[in-house]
Amino acid sequence: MTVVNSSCMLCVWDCGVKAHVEDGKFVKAEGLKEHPVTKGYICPRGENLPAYLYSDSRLLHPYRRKNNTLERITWDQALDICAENLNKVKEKYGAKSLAIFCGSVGVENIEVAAFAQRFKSAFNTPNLLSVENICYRLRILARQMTFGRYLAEDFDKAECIILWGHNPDGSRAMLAETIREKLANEKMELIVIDPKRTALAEKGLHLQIRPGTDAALALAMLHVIINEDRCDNEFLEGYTKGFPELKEHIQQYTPEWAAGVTGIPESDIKIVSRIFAQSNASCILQGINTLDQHQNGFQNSRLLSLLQIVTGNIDKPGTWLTIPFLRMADLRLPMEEKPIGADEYPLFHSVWGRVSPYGIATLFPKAALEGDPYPMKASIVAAANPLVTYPDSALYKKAFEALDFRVSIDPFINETAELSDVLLPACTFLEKDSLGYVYGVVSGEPYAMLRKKVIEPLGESKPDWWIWSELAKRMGMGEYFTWNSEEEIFDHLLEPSGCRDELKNELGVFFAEKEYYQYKAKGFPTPSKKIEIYSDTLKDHGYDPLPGYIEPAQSPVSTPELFKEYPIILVSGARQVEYAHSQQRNIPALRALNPEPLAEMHPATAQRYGLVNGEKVNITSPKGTVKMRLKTNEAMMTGVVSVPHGWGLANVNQLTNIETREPITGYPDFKAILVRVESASY
Ligand SMILES: Nc1nc2c(c(=O)[nH]1)N[C@H]1C(S)=C(S)[C@@H](COP(=O)(O)OP(=O)(O)OC[C@H]3O[C@@H](n4cnc5c(=O)[nH]c(N)nc54)[C@H](O)[C@@H]3O)O[C@H]1N2
Ligand SMILES: Nc1nc2c(c(=O)[nH]1)N[C@H]1C(S)=C(S)[C@@H](COP(=O)(O)OP(=O)(O)OC[C@H]3O[C@@H](n4cnc5c(=O)[nH]c(N)nc54)[C@H](O)[C@@H]3O)O[C@H]1N2
Ligand code: SF4
Ligand SMILES: [Mo]
Repeated sequence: MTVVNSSCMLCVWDCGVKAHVEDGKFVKAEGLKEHPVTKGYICPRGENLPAYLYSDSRLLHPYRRKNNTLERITWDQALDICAENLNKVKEKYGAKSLAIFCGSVGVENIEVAAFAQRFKSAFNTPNLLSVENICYRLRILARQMTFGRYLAEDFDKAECIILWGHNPDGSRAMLAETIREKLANEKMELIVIDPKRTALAEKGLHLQIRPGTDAALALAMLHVIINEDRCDNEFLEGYTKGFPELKEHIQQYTPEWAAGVTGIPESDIKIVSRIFAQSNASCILQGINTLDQHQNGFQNSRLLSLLQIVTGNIDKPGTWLTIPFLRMADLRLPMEEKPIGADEYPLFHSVWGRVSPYGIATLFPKAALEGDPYPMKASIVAAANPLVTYPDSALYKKAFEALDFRVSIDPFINETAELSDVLLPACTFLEKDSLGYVYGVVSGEPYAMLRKKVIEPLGESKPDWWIWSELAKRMGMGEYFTWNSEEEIFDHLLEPSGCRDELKNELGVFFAEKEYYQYKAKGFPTPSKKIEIYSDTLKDHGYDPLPGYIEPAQSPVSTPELFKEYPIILVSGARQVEYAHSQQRNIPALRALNPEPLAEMHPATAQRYGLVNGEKVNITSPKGTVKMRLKTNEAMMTGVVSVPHGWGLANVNQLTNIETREPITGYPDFKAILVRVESASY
């Protein structure tokens, strides 16, 4: 028996894992107590890593689709077929007709995304359509445009925490434990803003909010804090630009008005504003994607920043903290051509000369199906499952079907791979060395970890970097892919970070101290060198320089006619600890814990529509219908149904749409659309 100290990459939290290996077989996963952050914690997915690795559903050889069946082929054949077809598409329609999709695994495992970016620019297509166009980058951008750089949530020493559209019991279980410990051992105020009374909401002050109206609440909180003179005036005068304009702007957004919009009593809005402003260190823990995937997405993020700013909760322990990013080498090559959507969403594409490597994923179907702005003819989908995880799945399916050639790079045959012409078997992170560093970005710590290989790749599966490199070599682009081992890749990627050698310790973890009050010496790297409460950058691009409130695109208020036919508000994608997105449904132990998707609804709402707990219901939006079991739950807000995402056969993205996009970033609306729920028994 040997033990490999590694970490889990099934989501961003990168929990340390002790992998027990017996006769070359990974037999047991345990939390790694020595890990500086996760200290021995792993969730049920982590405990089931051996079952994930050895799952019967693993794709272990290359395949091609012929006469609608899968035919096993050799790596040589597979790579030749890909090279020939991709070159054909390039010759006929130009390089930009290739779309490369990369999912959240690509974010969590830097080598996966870095090689996709390298390949994209070597091939000369600008169209990398990453999950970053539906998750997280929006809030990074909003904070960058406000502070000049990304500030992270440094909650350890917080005396007031707001969980705003965030339920860590599902999405970040380690944090949920920390919050419970803090509540038990320290004087701490917990405020939860959520349409559902979550388990943590039971432990604090709960504001039950109508989905999609968070901006109204935030504006009213600013109204209370500013008008009651609860601001940190010294901080505002010294380090910010645009506070007088904000003060004037928020006068229209009274708590009384916000109560009407959000459904939260006016008195609660006032109480929460005061607690937040009065605490010594207040920290909003913003839903990781929840508030982004809305009409108000960008301005939601701006507003939460403004709440931190006016109360001076910046860069001090327990607040939002300037994080010293570990700098990684950029594998992109210079490219002139802009991706789809760069003109429509210019700030997503580039801010102050910092160019994003991603196009607007929600515009892909239009390009593939209508040739607008130009035809999209081939795809490589690596570590993503857009057919389930992107909005309007039926439309995405049509779009993929319309392509001339499709490649999938994945350790499993997911729904998107089922449509592919060639399936290339990637190994999992347990079968290669890889690099985790996103945790540091999310948590504000200079952190990186070398995840050590636990076993050799199963079957003929290969690491992502090898697959991209070999494909590139067959296509005459070998000069850009000269690395021969993971060792060489990490030497290169980590060179600018200066922490390569430190990662060679036994745990493979680099973990530095946080630095507070950096702004006192360095200011803020915005054009004005101050925090931009009022954003000229937004104004110059035709957007509101100070955030306001927009009703959700579909709502009882904005679309009353639609509401008559679809009278329930759907929120989707609340995380469940057993699964990451569309993955792990094939692991029996996890499936036993969470056997089927459940639509959650308040019993009074169910009764109103003649529905009973446990029955199968049809949930219908203007886009389609999905069928699943109903679970009544008094914790839900009335008039709302909550449906998990990632279930292939009851896919909530059959209901979502790509038409109502967030105006600055093109993000889809996953959190507040209208549906009707009916009994499926007749
Ligand atoms: N309605 C609704 N839809 C949503 C959301 C929502 O809240 N509501 N959330 C959205 C969000 S925030 C996100 S981030 C997306 C996630 O969307 P995706 O990233 O598309 O989702 P996953 O199902 O995790 O797909 C990851 C794929 O990568 C494969 N994989 C795992 N490891 C590796 C590897 O090492 N190499 C390769 N090549 N492949 C690997 C897995 O087998 C899986 O097929 O979903 C979004 N979709
Ligand atoms: N187990 C597991 N963990 C994951 C993932 C996973 O797939 N599985 N995915 C990871 C990824 S990629 C992401 S992006 C994160 C997502 O993480 P978050 O975006 O933080 O999502 P959750 O923590 O699930 O919390 C969502 C909560 O928001 C509430 N909510 C819904 N709509 C609204 C609204 O309009 N306003 C407010 N205030 N609340 C609302 C829901 O009721 C729910 O309780 O999770 C990460 N962690
Ligand atoms: S899946 Fe679980 S064990 Fe793995 S990193 Fe995420 S929270 Fe940690
Ligand atoms: Mo995400």
